[in-house]
Amino acid sequence: MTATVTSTSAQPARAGITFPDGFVWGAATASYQIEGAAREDGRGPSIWDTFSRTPGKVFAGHTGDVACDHYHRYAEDVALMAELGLASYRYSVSWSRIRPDGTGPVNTRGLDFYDRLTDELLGKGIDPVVTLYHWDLPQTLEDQGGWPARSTAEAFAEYAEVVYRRLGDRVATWTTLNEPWCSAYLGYGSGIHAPGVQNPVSAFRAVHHLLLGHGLAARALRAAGAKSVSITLNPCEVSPLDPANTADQAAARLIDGVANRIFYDPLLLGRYPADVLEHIARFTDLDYIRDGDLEVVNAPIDVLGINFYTPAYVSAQPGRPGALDYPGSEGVAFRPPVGPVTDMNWQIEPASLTRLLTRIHRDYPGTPMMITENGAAYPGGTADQPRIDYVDGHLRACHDALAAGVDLRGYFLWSLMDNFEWAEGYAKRFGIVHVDYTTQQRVLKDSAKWYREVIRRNGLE
Ligand code: IFM
Repeated sequence: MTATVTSTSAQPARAGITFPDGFVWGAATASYQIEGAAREDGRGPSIWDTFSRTPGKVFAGHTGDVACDHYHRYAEDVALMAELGLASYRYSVSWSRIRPDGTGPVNTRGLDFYDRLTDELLGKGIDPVVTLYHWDLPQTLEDQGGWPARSTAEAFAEYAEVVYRRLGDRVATWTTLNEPWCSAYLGYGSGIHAPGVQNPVSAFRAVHHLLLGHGLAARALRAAGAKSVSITLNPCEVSPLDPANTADQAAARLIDGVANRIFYDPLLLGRYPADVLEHIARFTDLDYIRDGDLEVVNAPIDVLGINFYTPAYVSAQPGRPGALDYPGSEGVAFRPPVGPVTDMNWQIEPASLTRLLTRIHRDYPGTPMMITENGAAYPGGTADQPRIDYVDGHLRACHDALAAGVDLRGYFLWSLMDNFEWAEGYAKRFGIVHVDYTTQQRVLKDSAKWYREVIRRNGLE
């Protein structure tokens, strides 16, 4: 099937909806994707500096060296956020600005940058939500074993505390990790992301040490006085292609285990699911999971961040080779997208977000959630009705989840502005603000003006 980039606007007229009072409206970005200033003020190299300079890894050899030059233009960017009426802004801190080698001396000039950014936000009445790790591991730590090594989890907790001690008096919400699925499986499984390793054992070890790093950091943050601690996952909303077919059901269960329950259960229940442990044991001894680790991982969180873009449908197909980013998925076929897709070729199906949220609410009751990323890539300039349609549909899906009893606290649009889309470089544009990478000029897209109205109204027309 050929997928086409298309709008979802050919839909019946929709009723107006209002979100609960206090629903948080925000937008999100990440350090390596927007900051640039890669060699400034003492910043050390991260795995994405190395990876993006490795020929063939990133579209057209693009790097984050300059990106959106946000490091220098943050005040202009915060002014744009204020113009949009954002209540909150989710940014990530670059570990290698703070500790250039991952451990060891603290680089105060790096902390100074986030200090200035935080004050600029607060001065405009925008609440900062900090993510401590959005994939840019200091290269020195990768050289010492990266996330497959336990020492990286320990170093992460130390770094978290350093950042908290500088910003904790002004930042209420602390998110440890962004999308550990990507760090583990894209970084060490398929290798399409930095550091570009292809080894299922490394991927499973990375999952555990990311979880442990979260738990150790959560503990350190809490001890230092953090009021609200969270982690952001990117669950795979996976369904059997034929819901009545038991082999398809088993395929979906396998993917759900490797992609979702491997994170949900340790974080929210304090244990790995038995079937997932059996699955990992096909590849490696489990001795890297030490006594007491799961108690650390199961540290209480105040909110679970959910990043969501597209659903997955799988069927059983005996003999089919596995996908490297789902180690052990031999015999499972992912259906290519059907119907409208975004420029990432990701299927658009807002109802799948409602399914995801209600499932977490059902299986892990009492978990407050926040959409920490949702949005769409579309090519072109500022006329972006398809993006408006995408976000409109997903906001309605959030509203349906609220109506079903889900404790959903807010929505952060990905992304505030066009930026470095990892292996896709600058070729994919997720922003509601257009960035001209030659002049660094920012221009509001139609979606930004539309989002401003959504925020003003606390709902949709
Ligand atoms: O750009 C990324 C972001 O860094 C993490 N979540 C998905 C986005 C779109 O691919």
